[in-house]
Amino acid sequence: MNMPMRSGGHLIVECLIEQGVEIAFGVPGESFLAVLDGFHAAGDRIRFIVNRQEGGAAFMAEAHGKITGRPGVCFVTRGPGATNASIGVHNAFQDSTPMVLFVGDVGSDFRDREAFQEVDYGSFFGPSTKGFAKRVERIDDVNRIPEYVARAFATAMNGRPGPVVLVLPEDMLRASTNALPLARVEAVQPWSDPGSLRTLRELLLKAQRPLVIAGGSGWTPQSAQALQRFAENWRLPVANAFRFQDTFDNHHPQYAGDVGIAINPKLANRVRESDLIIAIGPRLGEMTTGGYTLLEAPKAKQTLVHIHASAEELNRVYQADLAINAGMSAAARSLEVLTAPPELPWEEWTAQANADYLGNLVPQPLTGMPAESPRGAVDMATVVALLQKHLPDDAAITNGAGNFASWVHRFFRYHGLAKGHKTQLAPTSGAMGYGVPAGIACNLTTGRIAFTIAGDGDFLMNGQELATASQHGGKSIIVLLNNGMFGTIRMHQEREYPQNVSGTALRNPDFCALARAYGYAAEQVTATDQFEAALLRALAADTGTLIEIPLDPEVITTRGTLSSITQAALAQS
Ligand SMILES: Cc1ncc(C[n+]2csc(CCOP(=O)(O)OP(=O)(O)O)c2C)c(N)n1
Repeated sequence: MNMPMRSGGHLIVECLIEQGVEIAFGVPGESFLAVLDGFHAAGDRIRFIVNRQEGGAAFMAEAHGKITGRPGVCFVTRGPGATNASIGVHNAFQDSTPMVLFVGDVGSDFRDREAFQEVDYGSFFGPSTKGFAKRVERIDDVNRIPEYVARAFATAMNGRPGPVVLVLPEDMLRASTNALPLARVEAVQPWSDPGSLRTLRELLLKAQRPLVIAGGSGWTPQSAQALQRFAENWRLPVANAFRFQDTFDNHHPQYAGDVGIAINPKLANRVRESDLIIAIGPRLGEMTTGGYTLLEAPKAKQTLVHIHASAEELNRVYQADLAINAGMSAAARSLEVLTAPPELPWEEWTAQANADYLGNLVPQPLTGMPAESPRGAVDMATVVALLQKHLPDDAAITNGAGNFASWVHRFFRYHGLAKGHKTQLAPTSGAMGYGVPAGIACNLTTGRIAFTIAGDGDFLMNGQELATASQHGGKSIIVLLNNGMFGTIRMHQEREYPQNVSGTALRNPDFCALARAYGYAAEQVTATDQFEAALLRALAADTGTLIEIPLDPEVITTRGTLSSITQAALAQS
């Protein structure tokens, strides 16, 4: 059968549809008009979400990759577009999220002259320069588009998932071809070998104080359920890795808390005291290991079992006592059938781990706050309790970077993936500006309620994406904690240079007016008892809503005040 000729741009879109892509994000450029025309021709088989800044677009694609486990797709133009999008690529890399960034490039006839907006993407993103994309490739032959797209999807998902950059020269996109898309690719699941599982069982039988740290990408509801059955069979305490707080259900009686920034000190001790750490999925990065101290790099004092989908990740930072190369589905299915003896010596240890977690959920007065207002005019611990009460179980909680996030991280009990949904969208990379686009992407993609917590600094990094939400019928509920400063940096500044405020104060716009201008509803909450009604209004609204909470700058962490940090620093200097 003779296939009709079509442009490379149209073929790219057909390849995406074949891969199951239903939604793509991006900001247009004249460099990929043929792809835009492909979206036009595809009609409602695929949606192209027009963003307002490539950083927002790339974050949306990354969030989509986190939610679905398949590559989120983003289209940007050459130099300015690709460099703007780089924050999302870096995020996908650090978070091990599958993603494909398509970059419209200069025509091949102008290449290497530093033509208008020309960038060498291999050097900028690529693994050859220790960059932050798993693979960077340019498609020079229109007939090979299917091969490159399929490889990009496979690379993005296999092993440790991550971002792939595909560069599309303008003339290649305009050229004609009768090539056909290749079939949808699935992630390859490496299986743990039976010998390793026997060894793991022996290590468990020798242990007194085991602890599972679950996290990383590649989990599905089914594999999370299998993980839960493994934990239940062996009565193991399970902690979640930094920014993977939804891997193991926080409501489970064996949940031990999250191993991340501002870790519960009792959990930190538990990690140190454990004699067997079974890390299932996380790459054991700086935040999950307390700056490589809870587990000392390169050889932890605890016996370490590390299970990861990428062989390259195993024994890269930590020399594991037992390294198992397995995908999460494969690993969890083997673990759940590992038979446990009837008696286990650590039942009390597990119960105490959960008791420590529950104890840390009880808010304390902040050191240094007045007795009549122990956590400020708007008590954020109460706000989080109200979120817990009113948000549906499948709501996604999203955030970028800043101290504001610590309120949900500490007090919100994430529903685990075993219940069917990814409920945390947050950047392991610590990128500000992630929460707003991630929330909108989640709502656009799944229709679920997305709740975003943002700081005044964080919000303005991608606030323009509210326009994207309004245009495409997406919505989110944003709680913006406005403390008039880049609070996290100010906190560090007070520790290092007490009372020398420099570069951290912010003079802010009228956030409610700004949100309304974008088509969101907006209101201010200035006292704790106003929040519940505001949240209920937001949940019932047809549009997204921004709730601004002016936050006392003193309320700098979930535990202490800014001035108590200053006083401690002055006392030391
Ligand atoms: C893109 C990006 N730029 C800069 C930083 C460094 N940084 C981390 S937190 C922070 C301040 C966050 O301020 P805000 O959003 O107001 O939250 P707060 O800490 O005051 O709660 C900054 C500048 C970062 N993590 N990401």
